[in-house]
Amino acid sequence: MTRTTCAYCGVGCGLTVSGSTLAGDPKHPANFGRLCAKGASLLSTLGHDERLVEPFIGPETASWDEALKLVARGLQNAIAHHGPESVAMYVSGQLLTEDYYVANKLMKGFIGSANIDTNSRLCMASSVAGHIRAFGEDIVPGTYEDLDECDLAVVAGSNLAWCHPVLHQRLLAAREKRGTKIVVIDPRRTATSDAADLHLQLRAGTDVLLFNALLAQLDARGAIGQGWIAQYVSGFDDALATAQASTANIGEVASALDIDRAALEQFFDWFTRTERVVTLYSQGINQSDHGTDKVNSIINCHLATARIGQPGMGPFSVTGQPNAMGGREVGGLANQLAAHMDFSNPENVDRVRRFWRAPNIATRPGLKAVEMFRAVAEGRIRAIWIAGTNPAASMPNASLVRGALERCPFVVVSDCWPTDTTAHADVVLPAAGWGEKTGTVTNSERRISRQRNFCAAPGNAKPDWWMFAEVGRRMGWQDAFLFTSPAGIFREHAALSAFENRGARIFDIGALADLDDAGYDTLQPTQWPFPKADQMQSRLFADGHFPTPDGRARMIATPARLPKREPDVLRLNTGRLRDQWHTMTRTGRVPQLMSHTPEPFLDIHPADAAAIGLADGGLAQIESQHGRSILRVRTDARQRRAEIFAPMHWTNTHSSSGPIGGLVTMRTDPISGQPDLKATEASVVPIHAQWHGILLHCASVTPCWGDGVYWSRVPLTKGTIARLAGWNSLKDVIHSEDRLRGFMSITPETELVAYIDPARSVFRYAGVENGVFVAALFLAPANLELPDVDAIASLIGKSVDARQRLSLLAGIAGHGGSGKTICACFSVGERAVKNAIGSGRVRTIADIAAEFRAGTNCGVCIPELKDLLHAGKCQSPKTGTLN
Ligand SMILES: Nc1nc2c(c(=O)[nH]1)N[C@H]1C(S)=C(S)[C@@H](COP(=O)(O)OP(=O)(O)OC[C@H]3O[C@@H](n4cnc5c(=O)[nH]c(N)nc54)[C@H](O)[C@@H]3O)O[C@H]1N2
Ligand SMILES: Nc1nc2c(c(=O)[nH]1)N[C@H]1C(S)=C(S)[C@@H](COP(=O)(O)OP(=O)(O)OC[C@H]3O[C@@H](n4cnc5c(=O)[nH]c(N)nc54)[C@H](O)[C@@H]3O)O[C@H]1N2
Ligand code: SF4
Ligand SMILES: [Mo]
Repeated sequence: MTRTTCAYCGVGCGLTVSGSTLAGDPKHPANFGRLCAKGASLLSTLGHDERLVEPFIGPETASWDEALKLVARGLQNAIAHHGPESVAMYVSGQLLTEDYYVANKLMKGFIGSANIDTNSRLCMASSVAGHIRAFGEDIVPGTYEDLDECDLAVVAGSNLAWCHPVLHQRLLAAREKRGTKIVVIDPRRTATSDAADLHLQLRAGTDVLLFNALLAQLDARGAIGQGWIAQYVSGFDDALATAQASTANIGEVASALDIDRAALEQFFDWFTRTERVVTLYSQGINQSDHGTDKVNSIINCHLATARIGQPGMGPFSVTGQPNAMGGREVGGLANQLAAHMDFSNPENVDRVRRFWRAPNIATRPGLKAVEMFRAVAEGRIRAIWIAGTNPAASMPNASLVRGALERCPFVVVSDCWPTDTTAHADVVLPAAGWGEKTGTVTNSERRISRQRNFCAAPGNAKPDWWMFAEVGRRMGWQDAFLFTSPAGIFREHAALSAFENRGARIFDIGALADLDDAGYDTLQPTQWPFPKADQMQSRLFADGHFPTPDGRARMIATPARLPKREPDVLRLNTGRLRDQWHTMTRTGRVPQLMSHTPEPFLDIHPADAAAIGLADGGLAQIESQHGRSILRVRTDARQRRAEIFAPMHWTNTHSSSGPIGGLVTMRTDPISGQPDLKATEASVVPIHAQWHGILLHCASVTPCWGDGVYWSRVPLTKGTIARLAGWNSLKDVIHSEDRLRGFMSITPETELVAYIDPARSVFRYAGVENGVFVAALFLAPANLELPDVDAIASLIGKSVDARQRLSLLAGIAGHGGSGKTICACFSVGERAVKNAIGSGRVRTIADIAAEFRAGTNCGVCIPELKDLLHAGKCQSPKTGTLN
């Protein structure tokens, strides 16, 4: 059995793997055995034949030696002709700490430029900046136990139930145990708000006003920790005066937020009266053009009430990626240097220079992600190495990024899979991935856990640290990159954290600097700071001492800014789905994770949809200053008026026009450089498709449906389902039998069975090879006239007799299918649950659990199961904001 850590979110759940069994590690303090569906399905992401297994130079495979030499030469060339600032690296919170450490050392220490930034810029930069402003260092003060021990959990700009499911479960367990109240602050109704005691569905972008009003109310209601502030906090008067400036009238605040005044007062009451408050926050706070102010407006309320550093209280930035924290520890952001030292102090630079023996070390911050890709587009950066991230899909204005990579003279990409980014690379390096590589990650509560390998990397794939070290040596820095194992790298990283530290920096893991290889192999989950063997600290700031020059925490004045209201402009919010991970390079290959939401979509309030002429289930084109997408419309009263939502996940691997990054604004927060990924000005128009279609195939087919065709596809355990639509007449799309066969990905030898009803423009084709049903294409003028795809999918790849062929074409074949996966942990389809409800066999969540096990693992599907029960009872849905 191997103990390891999940590859996905920043909860950092421990797992055990033995043979083909994966389970939650009951001993890991992040999850105590719990897992969500993404973690539980990790083994199905291994062993795919589409993995990158050899280095590529252009379209040709190459040996590692050739590829690494070329990378070293490419970087050296740029440095020789255009200086070190013409080189950049763009890395990822999904690399292991050891990978990250070597990349940062190579770039900042030896290439001598700080142009290394990470996708954490899109994710955590505002929290990092907010922490540094408030505490003097990038510190998350709390620990997960605080979630078990709080009496009020404020969940701001976070869809915890979907994005950090195991933490959400800890909150729900706390509510069971001690009656913890949960308040959700989100402009959308989400699975998280459905499970809350109070939902403040504020206008997007108004959080600072809300927390300023809270601060002013805490003062007015006598909840300020005067003694504590006098001793440990600076900036209170300014912060309060700024907060009071626009919040004197609660009625006006409520109307600016566009929420119920009673709900707002309820929130103020609970916060005022409750000692143990944790405020959890993530991208609805960070990803904003004033994200750092949002973060500090939250921290202000905790500092003002001394609700920090004690059990069950504190501001809690939940990190997204599995190693967002590890990357911050090594200094992976362009404005950090290493080990929580930055460039603001020449002593830091000198210290790291001596430690690394790096005379050429960078002495000033480098370019942050958005500026970095702009510099690539403008030719100021001539060579870039991208590792463990897919910026051609995930960056704002992704088409600019693609153009920039096309134009850049030298692009290196290391990834496990072909992606939209590897498509633009001069050199592609095959990376070993989760399960195959070994090292450490740090989760949201500063806990370092081992990721351990338990299988071999496919082909010639190699760990990232090895690639960076090999290139460092080939560039002439033999001694600095002599690493032979992650353990050695980790020791050096730990030693740097302790080097001349003497308590100046809280990030100190000196106790691990002498860990031998065996100790590294058996390292137990460990929280930092950990300077000496007996000095591990779980919760910080209990003593009121902060790592600022005067030892005091700082409250920051955060003037409220309200978003502009412009008629006819919709505000596009983007984010995550329950079962998908980012650009779907892994989750998009797992059928049970794809089936919950098979298509990219746009959520829009029914009244806005009606005004624009959009129909539920139809297609819409959404457009911004940067680009456009075509998405399936879901009219949904859970959206606010004039605010629309689209998932960030789809790329051109899974859909023709679902990628949303091409639209998203490049506006950034001036302090953190984090892009405003939740607020793009956009407009929407209906798309009138002339026909709709479904293609089923027994293999993984590559789309070749040409222009004018909308498609999105989902993998089956064996095969593909694609949903299609087109705006040119069908005759133009399928003008010959050859074209039809091409469209269906079948050969001239495949037997083609057809059913055509010209009067209704209904066309149905099935491809049969040696009696086996290999492909089907159904076309009709309207989506509703297409057959039930689940039912037919159950026959794909199977032998079909003459009767079945007929019923196939009649669209009534198959065994009914299971409907969309509602519980991904136990692969329970919606249809089975609906049938059981309809028959009266199940009436409660407990009944469903007993019959199907659905909802008994991660619990993420419980709100949807409740909706089904509710619909079954035919009651009108609950309304209002107080649940
Ligand atoms: N299933 C799944 N889980 C994941 C990931 C994934 O891809 N899939 N990714 C991981 C990563 S890297 C990250 S960073 C986290 C992100 O985790 P979250 O931050 O929870 O996820 P998002 O969906 O990006 O955004 C959260 C919420 O912010 C809300 N929001 C938008 N604008 C505002 C606003 O102005 N104010 C407020 N208060 N809220 C607003 C959105 O409506 C959305 O519901 O998830 C991690 N976990
Ligand atoms: N519109 C919009 N855009 C967003 C966001 C949003 O909310 N809205 N959220 C932003 C946030 S918070 C984040 S974190 C980013 C995420 O955006 P990305 O980082 O671009 O997304 P991923 O799909 O996780 O990309 C990770 C890549 O690394 C590869 N990989 C996995 N393991 C390894 C490894 O060990 N080594 C190497 N070399 N490669 C590996 C995967 O195959 C994948 O291609 O997206 C950001 N972009
Ligand atoms: S909550 Fe889910 S995705 Fe996050 S670490 Fe745990 S198992 Fe992995
Ligand atoms: Mo993230």
